[in-house]
Amino acid sequence: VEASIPEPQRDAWKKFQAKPFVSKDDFEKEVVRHVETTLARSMFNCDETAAYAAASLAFRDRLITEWNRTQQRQTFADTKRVYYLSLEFLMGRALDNAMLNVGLKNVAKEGLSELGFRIEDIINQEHDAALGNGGLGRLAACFLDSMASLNFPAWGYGLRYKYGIFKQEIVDGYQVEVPDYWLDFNPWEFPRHDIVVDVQFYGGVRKYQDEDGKNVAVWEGGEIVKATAYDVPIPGFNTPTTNNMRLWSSKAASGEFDFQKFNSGDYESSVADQQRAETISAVLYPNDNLDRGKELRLKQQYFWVAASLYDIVRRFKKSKRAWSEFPDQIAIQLNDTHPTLAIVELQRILIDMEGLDWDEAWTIVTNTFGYTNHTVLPEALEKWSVPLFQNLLPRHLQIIYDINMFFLQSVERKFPGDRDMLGRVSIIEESQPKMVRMAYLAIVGSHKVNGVAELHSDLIKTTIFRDFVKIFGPDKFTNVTNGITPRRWLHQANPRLSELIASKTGGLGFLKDLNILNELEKFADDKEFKKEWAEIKYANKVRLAKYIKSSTGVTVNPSSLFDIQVKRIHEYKRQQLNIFGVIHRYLTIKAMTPNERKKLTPRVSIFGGKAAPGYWMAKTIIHLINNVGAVINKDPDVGDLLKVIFLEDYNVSKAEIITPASDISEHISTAGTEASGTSNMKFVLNGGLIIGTCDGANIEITREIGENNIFLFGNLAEDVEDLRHTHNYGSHTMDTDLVKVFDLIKSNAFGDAGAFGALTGSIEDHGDYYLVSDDFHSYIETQALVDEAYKDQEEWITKTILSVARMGFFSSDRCINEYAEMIWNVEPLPVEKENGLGKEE
Ligand code: TH1
Repeated sequence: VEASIPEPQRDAWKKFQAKPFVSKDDFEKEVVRHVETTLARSMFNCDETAAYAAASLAFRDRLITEWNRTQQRQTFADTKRVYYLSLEFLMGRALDNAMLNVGLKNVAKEGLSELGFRIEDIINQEHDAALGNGGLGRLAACFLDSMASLNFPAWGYGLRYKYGIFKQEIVDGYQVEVPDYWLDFNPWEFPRHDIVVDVQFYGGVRKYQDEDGKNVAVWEGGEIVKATAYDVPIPGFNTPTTNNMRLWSSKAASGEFDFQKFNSGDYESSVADQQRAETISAVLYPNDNLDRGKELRLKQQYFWVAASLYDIVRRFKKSKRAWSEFPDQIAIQLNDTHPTLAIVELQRILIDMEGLDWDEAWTIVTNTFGYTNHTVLPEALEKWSVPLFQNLLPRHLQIIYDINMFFLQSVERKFPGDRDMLGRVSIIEESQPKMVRMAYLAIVGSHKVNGVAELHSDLIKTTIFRDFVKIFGPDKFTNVTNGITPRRWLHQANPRLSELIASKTGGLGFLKDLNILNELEKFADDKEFKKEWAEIKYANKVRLAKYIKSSTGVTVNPSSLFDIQVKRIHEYKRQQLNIFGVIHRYLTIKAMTPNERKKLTPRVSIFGGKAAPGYWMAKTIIHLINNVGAVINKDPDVGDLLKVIFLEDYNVSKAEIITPASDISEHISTAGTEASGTSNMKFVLNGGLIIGTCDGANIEITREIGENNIFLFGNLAEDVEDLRHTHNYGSHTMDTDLVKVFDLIKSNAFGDAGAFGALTGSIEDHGDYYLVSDDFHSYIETQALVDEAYKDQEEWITKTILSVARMGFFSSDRCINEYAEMIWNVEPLPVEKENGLGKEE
């Protein structure tokens, strides 16, 4: 149906088109209008929640106006678009980001102040959008920010979970999970009740030959679930481009409930149908780097992929182009293997629905997709059981078998008679039951595969995917080192530092060209500059100390060295190494005379992060950290020399307070296990140093900032396998200092040692898979170097300035440009005017 307004009437539309506010008065007018009409309140009834709502609605109106224009411009230009498929988008708060990206935070600040509110209090009303677990989800959010800021025509597609990652509470030292119901009031989404897609599950496949003798497959029966689109505007920084994140929400096909069943008296089962459908988008799986193979997860994946592809294909069909042009118009990036079904779904659409030949369709498919791998951990590599697949997606399983058959035939041609190779690379694992290996399917169905840091991209080529490098050649595999958006992770989280940098580099231009930070090198020894730099760090530490006091009751001295490890709790990330190091420090302090203690560098060890609810060992680590803190923090022998803090419910908005306050942060994964890490980049960009292993992006950070500015320790990735072998088949001798730490734990110094038996046992008795004992000595020695270095504050500050100056490479803008050039082959769509960089200074 043609829905556009006829030419003669368009003048009226243009005359009355929405005009985004720019002045303080207009902003206030909008806020008051929203309070009085949208919220039906008044100035006698306007608390901070209402002021947050009204301010957000004012900005939302502004964003959506630009969103509309951007979408029109992109449709009109009809150039290639990117679709970023991610099951996680860890967005955090939107208001502060929107205000900064459109360059109106000061306008809003003054406007709110005139209306009787402090902008910080208003910003703090917002509930985080926490539709992700950790690094993978936050990377997707940084990429959306960069794609909009660089004017790429790009959409994110995801699921609109009713419950995001759970809220973590610490009760008696234990993690307790509380549901995160975040949609109570969410001004940032637009329900599109007119954009609804039917998604089919179960049923069977009927095959026959049509009149022309062509084989036809019909997937029929089963059940239908409806996907409704919810759009979230993504504003670019200092550009009118406002992209879209489309999230799908599930509903039963029959609407509220099945009236047929209802009328026939089957009320309960009609409600059950509805609830079963809504369950699909109900909750984010809370596992980071772990695949549990649950049917509901596969349902989520297909639901989201089917709706997204239907939407993408429908948009393409409007252009009336030939199918062969599909990959010239569309690039789809798979964020890990979670959306791999998209490959199969597009092939199904092309051959079953659109009648293309297999080969013609498969060329289109492989030229459309790119696959990013984010982990080598075996427990995180997705595999789905064939029987489960057969039941839920019978037609897709057939297509996967066909993809595999053609693939294995090509392998056979290239490596005749190599049966072992065929077994190793088959998309179907011949186990009991058989399993579909999703990473292999993703590789076979994409034209490029990338890792997320150099070491990681090398590792996947030489370990988990080495056969595929032989089969497809090395050019199919590439690296795009991760990055972070400097808008949120510098300008928003650390406004004073951003302001200081702007004052020395000629404005806010560095936020769009992060290599401009290089200009700071010349201030590395500038007395006045260093003083301001140090003052800002101190103020950020004071802010965190206040937060620690209010959330834990513990007083910490902001002059102490702040040592921070915040990330998901996982054995491979080795928070246990950190807390054992803390206990070792405690033993050292206790053994000292008061005079010796005076020479020590006072330290605050800060931890934060969630454990997956079913991950017992990770929960044990949290328990140990809390119990150790309870003992040390009240020991009068220790006082300010050591404090141990566990911050509850680590999330994006808390990261914005924590990151700028660090002196040293810990990125200490067993070498070869952390694909990249991204918080390492955030900490250095905010003037903190790093203690870390030679793993993930730490290696490239070292290359960029110089090895004098980082504290590296521990065994190298290349030696890990041999070490593990000696643990299991040679003699495993424990580090003697670590034995003392374990003895203290076993003496019940931190509560009943039984609670920690599995943790110490995994190291002493069960092979120490993560090399905690092997790296302990090196870790302790390196921490001593940190203590020494911190005593020379002048030198320390110089190191941090030089490091920040050299961090330009880690902007997610650089990553997006690399993806665009090497993988997507897309170009930005130029915009007429930028809204005036730095005009707020
Ligand atoms: C993380 C990686 O662990 C981390 O090193 C990397 O910086 C980040 O992705 C972004 O590239 C991953 N998160 C997940 C989450 C799931 C499955 C695999 C990974 S890898 C659910």
